[in-house]
Amino acid sequence: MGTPADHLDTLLKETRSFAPSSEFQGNANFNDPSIYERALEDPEGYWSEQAKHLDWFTPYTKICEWNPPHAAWFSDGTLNATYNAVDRHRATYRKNKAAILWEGEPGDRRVLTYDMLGREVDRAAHMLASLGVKKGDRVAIYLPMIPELPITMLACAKIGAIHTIVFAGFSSSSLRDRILDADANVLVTADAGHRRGGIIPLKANADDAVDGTHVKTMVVVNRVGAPSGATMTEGRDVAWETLMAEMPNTPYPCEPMNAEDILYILYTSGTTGKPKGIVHTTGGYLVGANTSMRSVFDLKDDDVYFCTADIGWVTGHTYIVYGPLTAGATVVMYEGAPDFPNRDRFWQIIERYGVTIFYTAPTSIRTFMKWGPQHPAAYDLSSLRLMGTVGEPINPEAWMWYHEHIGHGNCPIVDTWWQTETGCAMIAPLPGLINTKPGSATRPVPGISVAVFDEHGQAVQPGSGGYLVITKPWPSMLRTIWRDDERFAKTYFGQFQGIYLPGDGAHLDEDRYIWILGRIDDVINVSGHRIGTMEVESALVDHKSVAEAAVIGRAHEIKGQAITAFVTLKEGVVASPELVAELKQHVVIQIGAMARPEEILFTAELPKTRSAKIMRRLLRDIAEGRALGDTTTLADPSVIDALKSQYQDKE
Ligand code: 6R9
Repeated sequence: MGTPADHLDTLLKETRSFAPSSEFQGNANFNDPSIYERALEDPEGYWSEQAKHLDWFTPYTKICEWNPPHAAWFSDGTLNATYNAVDRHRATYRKNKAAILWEGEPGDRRVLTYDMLGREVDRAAHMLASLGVKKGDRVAIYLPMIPELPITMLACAKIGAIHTIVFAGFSSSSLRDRILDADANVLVTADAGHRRGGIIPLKANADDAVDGTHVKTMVVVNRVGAPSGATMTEGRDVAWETLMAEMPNTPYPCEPMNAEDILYILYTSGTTGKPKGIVHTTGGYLVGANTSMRSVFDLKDDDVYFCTADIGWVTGHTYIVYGPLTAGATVVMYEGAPDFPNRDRFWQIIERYGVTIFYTAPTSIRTFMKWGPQHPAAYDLSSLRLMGTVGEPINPEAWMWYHEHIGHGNCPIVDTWWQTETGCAMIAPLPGLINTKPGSATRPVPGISVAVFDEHGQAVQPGSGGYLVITKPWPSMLRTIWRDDERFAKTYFGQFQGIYLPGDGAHLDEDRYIWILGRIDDVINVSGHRIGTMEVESALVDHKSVAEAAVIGRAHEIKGQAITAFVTLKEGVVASPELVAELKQHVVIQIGAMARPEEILFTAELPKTRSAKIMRRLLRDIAEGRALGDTTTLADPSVIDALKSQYQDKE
């Protein structure tokens, strides 16, 4: 890994290429190469063909309406996400097929067939309705990776309520911000969650979070029990188990949703301190999620599919819930950490359930590399036939390790580039059709138009780099930012007219393969989690001792990037190791553990240009120990020497 420039150097030297076996190719769902050409010539025709894999209550007659930056897809069709993900399977041979094979961190297990899942979802829909939840209302969900999480999502979708899931690793203050922005009045949470043998006090966080919001009811799942120390507030809190037991054992009718009705809001970090509520609608999103399950993941009815993401992130929304379930898959869902109780937990799960498709993040692969190949080697992983990665660029070394030690050379690897905003995988190989190259997400999937632009908005020639862009609308694209359409237009369509700008840099090689180089904005990618530098800076400045803060992402061997914070203290405050610890903790309290700075450096002044802009590039150079670039625009060059010597002292 490293900076985009270092990363590019390594990537450009990469010449290995891997073709799928003829057996894989022969059996692949997508094995006719002309699909690329056909989709390019007629993307709407392609998407409409894919949309037939969903059940529509009212068939659509319109495919795409594009009034940049606003798109509508299938806008006169109606359907229901839960009908497609659960109910329609209950009426087929899939009725008793396992939908979710769940394993808790302490070792407890639960199997939910499609029919059982459907019954739970019906009950949960009755429950939400009994609390007054209606179509269009927002329901906030703050749950660990337990079956009640997909059950609640699907219950919302059945009613037509909009879910907004907040990852259980977020702090109470992040949870509050999201509840307020979405204006949710019901929160579903748990007493606590299990994580690496410890307990995450979700209910206590939720209690703090709902103060001053419009949350009238909190439904609390009993996950951990007495050790959680959770207490219930009379008149506001209700136990999930009590309420569910009171509900009728009857089907809850699926609300017919217009294709453009909102399915969910999911918050993600941007370049300002305020997270963006990414809005996904029902029809187009489901078409994207469902199509990629069949194309990129080559899903078949007998697959056992395991995605290690948390449902609190978009990967879990699309590739644990909506994608695999609409495609009728058997999904393995695991609650906890990969190293609890031992470092072999994932391999044990793959062997136990006979997992055939495995999807994880590069940061996890680098961690497995560090732990050593003896852990996977102790298990029978021969059921695997396809593997994927997501969340950040994968370095060729990690790709090769994954290929050899997990896939035993037999599994195509799909490196899937996409974002919360794109809804589903956009650049990824179709595993039966595309030769893979370690470190490249390869080509856009059929129906997606991608280019690499220079700063003038011209497509670059093969052999060059620039801004990654998406030049045409696609079904699962975000429709807007919740209650901030102006920000939506400016952030994603402000640079090039009518062209979507994801915020990533990319290189196009001579074979027109795309190599993603990482973010080009003020967003840091720590272990695949998007964190805005401004969010961390605001959290630091919120501390009474801090005058000013500048935050950058530096290269990190395992995490991809780590957060380094440069802090100037208020007059009279003395720097100390205790203060460093206190400030790190302050960020954890403000945002969540994933935003904890790796290091904090105190400085009398931050390096600024004469126009008072913080020179982040310079800070990155210092943090990564590189020779310093151009400092001629710096207002006070002595600032750099002081910072540099401090950084060296630290090492
Ligand atoms: C799905 C997800 C999106 C950002 C994206 C990019 C990075 C994701 C990647 C990748 C290189 C891949 N990213 N997948 N970079 N190769 N295969 O991760 O969504 O959390 O919104 O993050 O992650 O920088 O812009 P999200």
